[in-house]
Amino acid sequence: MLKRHEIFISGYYQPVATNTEIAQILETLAELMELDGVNKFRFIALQKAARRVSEAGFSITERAAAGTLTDIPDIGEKIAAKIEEIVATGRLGELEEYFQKYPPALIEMERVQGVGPRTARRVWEDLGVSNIAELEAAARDGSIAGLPGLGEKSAENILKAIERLKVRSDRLLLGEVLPVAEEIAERLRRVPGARNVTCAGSVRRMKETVKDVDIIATATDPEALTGAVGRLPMVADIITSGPTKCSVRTHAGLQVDLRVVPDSLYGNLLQHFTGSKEHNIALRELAISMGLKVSEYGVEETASGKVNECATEAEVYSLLGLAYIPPELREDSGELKAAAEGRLPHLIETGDLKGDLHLHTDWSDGRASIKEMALAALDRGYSYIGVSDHTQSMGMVRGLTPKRLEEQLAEIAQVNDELEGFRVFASAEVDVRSDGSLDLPDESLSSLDFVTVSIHSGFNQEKSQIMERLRAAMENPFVRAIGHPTGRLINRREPYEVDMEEIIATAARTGTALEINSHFQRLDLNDIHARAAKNASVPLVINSDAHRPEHLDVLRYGIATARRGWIEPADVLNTLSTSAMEKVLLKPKTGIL
Ligand code: DGT
Ligand code: CA
Ligand code: ZN
Repeated sequence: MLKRHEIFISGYYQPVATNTEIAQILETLAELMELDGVNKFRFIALQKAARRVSEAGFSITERAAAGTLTDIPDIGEKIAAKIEEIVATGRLGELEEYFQKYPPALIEMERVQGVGPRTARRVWEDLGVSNIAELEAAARDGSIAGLPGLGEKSAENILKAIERLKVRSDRLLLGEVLPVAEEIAERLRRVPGARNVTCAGSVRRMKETVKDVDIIATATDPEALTGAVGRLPMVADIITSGPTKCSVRTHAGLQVDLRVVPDSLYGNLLQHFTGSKEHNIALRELAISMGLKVSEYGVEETASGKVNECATEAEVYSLLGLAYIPPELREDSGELKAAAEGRLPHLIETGDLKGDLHLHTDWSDGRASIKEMALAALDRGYSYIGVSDHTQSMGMVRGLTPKRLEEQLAEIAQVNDELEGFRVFASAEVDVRSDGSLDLPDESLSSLDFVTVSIHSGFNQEKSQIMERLRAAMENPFVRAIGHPTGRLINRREPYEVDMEEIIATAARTGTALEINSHFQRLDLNDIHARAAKNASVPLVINSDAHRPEHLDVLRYGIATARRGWIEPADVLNTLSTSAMEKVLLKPKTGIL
């Protein structure tokens, strides 16, 4: 995949065709407009359009040729005209005008966390800094520290952020890849002659980020399948193609590899290409100790040379004296030993969740009403939700004040009257303010069924300060859970300075639950932390943090993270039935699991 801005920094334009490239140009234009200080609605509209383009499952170039761009949501006449210009000429005049005014590498600086358009423009105008290398130098030699309003601490943070940028990966988020991977697999299953079609690799293990999609299939007509891949609507170009394997790239820049394999070896190959590499290495070592050799071509008995081909993965594991290991556990983190001893966990499944305790409504920044969110949850088979809107000092006009919370409670009661067999718990996502105090008084908290607290500000504080805020929050008897405990945004923002061991210990001591926030950009707690929490008997909650009905579906990513963390239904508070949950919430929070 092209790196952002790559095509501009190299100093010339190449003919542009893919969605990714078109989206990049629109996004770059939006960034320059923001830098220039134009009306914010104009660049926000461009950003939205850029997102549509990059996420589109079809060729934007073709739509432009057909003159149907404006049928796409968020793309109006003006933006359509820009796209048509890009498609026709490979360039955009408006963008070139901006580049007369600002050096191209200036916007690249905004990739440094904490450097927004204002800072970028400031260091350029005041210090002549126009790229990341110069920014780094200016942060080191004290010139940034000398700018009024920036200072030592800013310079330090800029240096830290530049370091992080250097190691940042180009891996994609599971939540961006999985829906596409599943659609491709589903379309391939419908090709005549296809038998098994399964996503393997990190996608099957539900790893939080993914490099590419590996698909393993069996078919009576392998060539029909490899041929079909190249004709899928989401495929932009074919990298290689042969009778049993091929490799393609989607319009969004995602690489997809397909291997069609013999039925008799399907288990061996699926096992091999599911990985992880570390799991496979450990498996191979175990096999050697048993006089066996495991590979993608079968399980060989070393002494006799006899090769056992396996049509299923279960056979592979069984030949090694192991129970079937779910893909999410295949990371060489104790799963082989547990499988040998019959002690694999009974992993949680999506169907085990009875409700969702963190979601937003139009009382704060959500898009739907309490009732609409309740109905959407009911529709997905849940028995309850906790309505947890943001509180007053979140810098949003519509955060809950004690008075608005009271009004909201009345609406919740009304919805509960209207909906038979479904319970709306009164909750809130109470902000832990920078000084450590909670954003609602205890009196308000005591009127709620379930209080979640989260940190949304002061991300750059020292560890001791962050930990003090979290500790104070967990010691509050009304606080039931910590939302997205580390604040990380995968590939975008590092966690705040937290000591997870201490959070887990305090959560265990106070009976405070820790959230696995299911949004695929958060997955916070992550798999490793979730497992540590479970081992310390800390209750978990798996929530969507939905801001509109369809966001409820991200729970699958939270469940996947939990499964990767060896989590079982009994470890998770919101697997309790409504009546069990009601009972638990009447009791003080210690000793609830
Ligand atoms: P990623 O980076 O998100 O694509 O992660 P994976 O796990 O999908 O890695 P990938 O696509 O490079 O390879 C797919 C699987 O193939 C991997 O999980 C295990 C297997 N594999 C690949 N290379 C090796 C290797 O060098 N040794 C062993 N034992 N297995 C390998
Ligand atoms: Ca892969
Ligand atoms: Zn939230």
